[in-house]
Amino acid sequence: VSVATLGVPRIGRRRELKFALENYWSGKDSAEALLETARRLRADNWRLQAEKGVTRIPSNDFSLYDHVLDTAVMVGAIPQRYGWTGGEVPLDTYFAMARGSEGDAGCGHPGHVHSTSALEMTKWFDTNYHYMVPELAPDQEFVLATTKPVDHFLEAKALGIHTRPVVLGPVTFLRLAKSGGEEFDLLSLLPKLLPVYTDLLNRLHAAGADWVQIDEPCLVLDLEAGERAALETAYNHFATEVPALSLMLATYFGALGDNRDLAASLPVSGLHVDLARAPEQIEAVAAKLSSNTVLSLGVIDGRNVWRADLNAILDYLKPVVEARPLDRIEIASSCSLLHVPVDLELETALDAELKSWLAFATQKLDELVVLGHAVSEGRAGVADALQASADAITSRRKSPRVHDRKVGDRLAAVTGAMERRKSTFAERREKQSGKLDLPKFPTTTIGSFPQTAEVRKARAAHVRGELSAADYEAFLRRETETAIRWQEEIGLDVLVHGEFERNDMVQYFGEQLAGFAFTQAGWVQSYGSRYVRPPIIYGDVSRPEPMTVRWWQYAQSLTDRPVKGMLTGPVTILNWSFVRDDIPRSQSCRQIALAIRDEVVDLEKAGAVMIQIDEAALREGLPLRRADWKTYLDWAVGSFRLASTGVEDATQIHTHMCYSEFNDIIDAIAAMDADVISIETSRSRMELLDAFRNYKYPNEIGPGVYDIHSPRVPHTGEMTDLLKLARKRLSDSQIWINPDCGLKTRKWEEVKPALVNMVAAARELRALAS
Ligand code: THG
Ligand code: ZN
Repeated sequence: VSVATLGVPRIGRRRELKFALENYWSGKDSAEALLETARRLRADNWRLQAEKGVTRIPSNDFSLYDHVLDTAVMVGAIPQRYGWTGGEVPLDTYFAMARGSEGDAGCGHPGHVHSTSALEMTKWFDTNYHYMVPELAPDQEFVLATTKPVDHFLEAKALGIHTRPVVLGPVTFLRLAKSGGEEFDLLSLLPKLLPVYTDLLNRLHAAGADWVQIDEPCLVLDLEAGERAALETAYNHFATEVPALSLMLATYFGALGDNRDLAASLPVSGLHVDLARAPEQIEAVAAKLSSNTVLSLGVIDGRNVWRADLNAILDYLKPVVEARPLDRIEIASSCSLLHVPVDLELETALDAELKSWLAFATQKLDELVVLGHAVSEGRAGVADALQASADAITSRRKSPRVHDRKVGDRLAAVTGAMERRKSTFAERREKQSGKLDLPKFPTTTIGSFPQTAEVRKARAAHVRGELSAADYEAFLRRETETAIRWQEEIGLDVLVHGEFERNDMVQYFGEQLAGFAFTQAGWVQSYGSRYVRPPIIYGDVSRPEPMTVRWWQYAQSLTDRPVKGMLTGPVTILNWSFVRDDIPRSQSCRQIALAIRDEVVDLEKAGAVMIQIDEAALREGLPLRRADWKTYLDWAVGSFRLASTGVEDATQIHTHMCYSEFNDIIDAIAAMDADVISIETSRSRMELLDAFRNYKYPNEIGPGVYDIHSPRVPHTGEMTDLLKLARKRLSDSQIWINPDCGLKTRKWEEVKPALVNMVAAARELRALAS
């Protein structure tokens, strides 16, 4: 039996990679210093896995920024704008693709900066990791531009560690890529891409690799006939061209489903399946797979932080393991451990009981090794470890911290009426406009204002105990008051308090809800050098006391204009947290929804006339398989409604959504029945509004009129032009005017002129429309 991880976190126990990258980018440290840190992180990971007893240790799972970007660079898919003409790929070309560059060379006009935009970034399957989208052209040529997989294999070999290189498979690579210009069939590039992969595989073999892990997670998606054929072409090609190398074809993030027979029939030496996400597929896959092929059993969950029930896993594996030669079995994590924090031992504030329920990447290595031992030599030799696992599972199952009777009772008592507003939108609108007295095309912002260095410093000082609660509070009040005064001064119609008291929009609420735990060092890579510490939902969720009312009240006390109450929605809180594995996600989501509902009702009681409940991550939570969308959208939208409908007709419910591609989910958006939705549309020139127009979406909409992801200050005219485009698609009475998203990542120097111009655009529009 072999034991494999498929990949481990690359950020370092103490986020060493982040700091090394940032020091290099800022010019503080040399490239050599960065590369040295990277080498050390790789060596540490290899040594740790070897010491623990992992026998299939991955190499090339490391990346300075992103493994999909690495693959694009490796095959020479470097768009023209980065100026690469062959040969070695400079480090700064790689980072320009990742982050864009601000070169000012050549032009001669001072202040005229020629910048090169980065590749687009998007979510890696249904994880919270983001990859750089390769850009390919119809006449794309590929060459083996870098040999990173070979280099890293040799680097490990020099340390005396034999590794299994990981490469992203060619079909998934093409499926994740996009056209750099006109649309074309990306799969048409496969014949040109395969020789480059063959070249790479041959070099790996020559360097001494016997196995290569080739990742084709696209096998858990809905595939078209062309994509299935491409998989056959690719793996037949490798079987013929590189026959001596054993390929472990890795699939993860879901069931093979209707791709099972295809996956099992490809001419590879091993097949890895995700049995954490899709345990039910084990028998069908085992039955299909030739007994000569290694079956890699992905039983340790690479997507979550819970300690595994090792005894239950062994029972579950028994029939399959007994029917297969031991040297054709691999015990593995379900996917790369990239998606979980590095080491639970770094947590000094979590109590012992909760800690005993958890396993981060380092602890999962131990679990894998124990399972491997039990499968090959029987359970007796690892009896203590198995007992410890059983004890942890029992303690968690029985813990009163996990199960709150009151929460269950409340959920059971939810009625259909609790998921509906009292009246239709048309009736609500009457009452709301009577109460609100807003101008045509009202202006507002999404909620957050710049989290300046000063704000972050004050928070850090407060967390360290160097700034008293009273002084911190006074500081936040001053920031809030300044923001309110300024919004009044420039003439915004609906104000926000600015969210200076909040760290992360999910963390802030999680910290105040029962059932959530937080880590000190549980960082997970989100993209590049940016990491998040997702909260851990471990128990039934409830809201012990109001969370935001005090801040809203203070802000509203400063002004006569309406200040929106600001909340994060249940679906977003759920999707950006580690979830329970003992109840369905939908159930946790409804519990969170009830907690948010309590807050909504309290805000209304305190006098709020508008309450915004952001669902930034509702769309990104869509399941990988189309067939599963409806179930998800039903409970996700139901949760939003449960959270938002406890108010009177005259109270206006707002929501905000990011990454707004709505064509395929417009029914669900309409079903949310928010009175006002603000969305990201500026970069698509309002084309995203077509979905709303075609649907005859009745409620009000704030199509973002400027892109907050860029530091550029938009001119009034640009925004007026965008609004004119919006007017072609929506009726005037529907339109709100706001930026694309929250402003917390921007500087005040950018925000101030931009919002002044936005208010001017609103005035121009009112003049035009009257
Ligand atoms: N909150 C949470 N999850 C998220 C987002 C969020 N997932 C998706 C998306 N937004 C990811 N985007 C980011 C943007 C910025 C950062 C991380 C993810 C970031 N992180 C800081 C860093 O790495 O330096 C650390 C922030 C901190 O101190 O907590 O800048 O908004 N939950
Ligand atoms: Zn947004």
